[in-house]
Amino acid sequence: MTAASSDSSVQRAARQLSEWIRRSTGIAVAVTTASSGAQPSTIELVVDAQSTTSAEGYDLTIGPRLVTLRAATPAGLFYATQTLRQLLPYWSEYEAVAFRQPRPATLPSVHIRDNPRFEWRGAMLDVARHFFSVEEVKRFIDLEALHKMNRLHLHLADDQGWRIEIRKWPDLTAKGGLTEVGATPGGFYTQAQFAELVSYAAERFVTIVPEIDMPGHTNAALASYPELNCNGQPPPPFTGIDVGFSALCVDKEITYRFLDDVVGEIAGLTRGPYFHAGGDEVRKLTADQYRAFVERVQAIVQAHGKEMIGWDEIAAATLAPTSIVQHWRPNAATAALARAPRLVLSPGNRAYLDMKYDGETRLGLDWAGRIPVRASYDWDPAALVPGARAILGVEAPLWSETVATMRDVEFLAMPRLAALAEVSWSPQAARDWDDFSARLGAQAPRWTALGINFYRAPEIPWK
Ligand code: TNX
Repeated sequence: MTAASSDSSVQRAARQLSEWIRRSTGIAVAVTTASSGAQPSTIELVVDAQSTTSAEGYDLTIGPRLVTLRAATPAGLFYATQTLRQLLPYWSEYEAVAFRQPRPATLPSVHIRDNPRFEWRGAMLDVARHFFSVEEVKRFIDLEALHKMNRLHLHLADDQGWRIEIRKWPDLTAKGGLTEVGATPGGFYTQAQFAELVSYAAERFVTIVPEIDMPGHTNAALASYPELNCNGQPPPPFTGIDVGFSALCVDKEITYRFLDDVVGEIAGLTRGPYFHAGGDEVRKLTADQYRAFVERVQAIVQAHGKEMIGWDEIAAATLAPTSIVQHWRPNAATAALARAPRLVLSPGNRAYLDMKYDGETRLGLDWAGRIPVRASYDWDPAALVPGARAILGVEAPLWSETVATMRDVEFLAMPRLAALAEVSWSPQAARDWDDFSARLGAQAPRWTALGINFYRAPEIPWK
C-alpha cells in the first residue's frame, strides 16, 4: 500500500510509482491518502514542512518492512520517486509487459538524503530550426524528469520558423510557421497545445521557459509582416542555417506594440516567472541601438509580470535585479558576466548538446569544439565566472539545425543530458568521473527499455 498526501501532484507521483512496481513485479499496489501510521508493507510519501531537506530535497529510507519518502515539498517527493524508480529493476520501464505470476524484486536497504546544488537544472530544445510535435516535446520532458531536471527552455522563434500561435498576429504562424531548415514542412503549437505542454511539464515539476529570440533571429516574423521591416518589404522565408542577418526595425513604434502583444499572450500561457527574449548574435545594429532595445524589452517583460532572461550579449545593457543572463559563448568577457544580476551557465564547449561528440559523429555542429561525455561532466560551474553574483544553475541547449527527429535529439542528448543533470544536482565534492561513468554505464538496460536512442560512447562501460 502506498500512503500518500492528498496533494494532487503527490497522488500522481504515487500512482506512477505503483505502476512501476506493478510492471516490475506484477503486484498491484493500492494508492490511498490515509496516513499509514507506519503500517508494515507500506510505501509512505510524506510532505513534511519540518523536513530538514532543502525545498527540492528529499529523504528516502528503505527498511525491511517500510519504505518512506519524505520531503518538504511535492517537488522533493517527486524526485524521491525518481530515485526509487532507478532502484527498481530496469524492466519496470516496459509498458507492454504483464507478468502472469508475481515476480520478486529486491530493493537495497538504504537511507538517502539528497539535495540539489542548483535551483536551475535545465535543458533547451530548439523547435524553430526543426519543429518538434507536442508528443515529442513531452518525451523530452520525460527525459528531463528522469534526471530531476526542472527547466525546459523552448526556443520558439528564429529565422527559420515561428512556432507559437499569437492571436493578435495570426500570420506569424500562418506564414512564418510553414517551413523549417531544409525547406521541409514546419509547424507550430496552438495556444491550447502550448498550455497542454505547460501542464504536462508542471506535473513533472518542470517549468517551461518560453523564448522569442529578438531583435535578431527574426526572419520568420519579418517575412510574415511587412510593417515590421524598416523598408516595409518582407524578406523571403529562410531555410538555411546562417545566423546574424536579420533584425527587427528598432526605430519603429510598431515593433514595440508587436512585442508587447507577443510577450503578453505568451506570459498569459506560462506559469513560471520567466520570459526569454533571446538577444544573441545581432550584427545589424549599433551597440547603442542594441542596448536601448534590450532595456525597452526588459520593461515590456516586467510590465507583463515576468523576469527577463537573455543570452549573454544582454549583459551589455542595464539590467534589473531580477533579470537573468544566460552564458553561452565560451570566450564571453567574464567581467561583464560577473556583473549580471543572475546567471544561468550554458558554456558552448561544455553544455551544448548539439556539439558533436567526436570526429565521427554524423549529427551536430562543432563551432564550440567537440564534446565527449567526459567534457560535459568534468567541470565546476562555480569556477567558470570568477566573482559571479548569483549562479542560478546550468542549462543544456540542443539547437536543431542538424537535428530533425526525436531519434536524433536522443542521440545527441543522451548520455550528455545525464552528465549535465549531475553537474547541476550534485555537489562538486561528490562528483568523480570514474564513479560517474560506471553509474552511467549501468543505465543502458533502463534506457533501452525506455526506447531511448542513446549514443554508446566507447569510453563508457555500458552494461
Ligand atoms: C549559436 S547559442 C546560436 C544559435 C545556434 C547555435 C548552434 C546562441 C545563443 N546562438 O543560433 O543555433 O549557435 O550551436
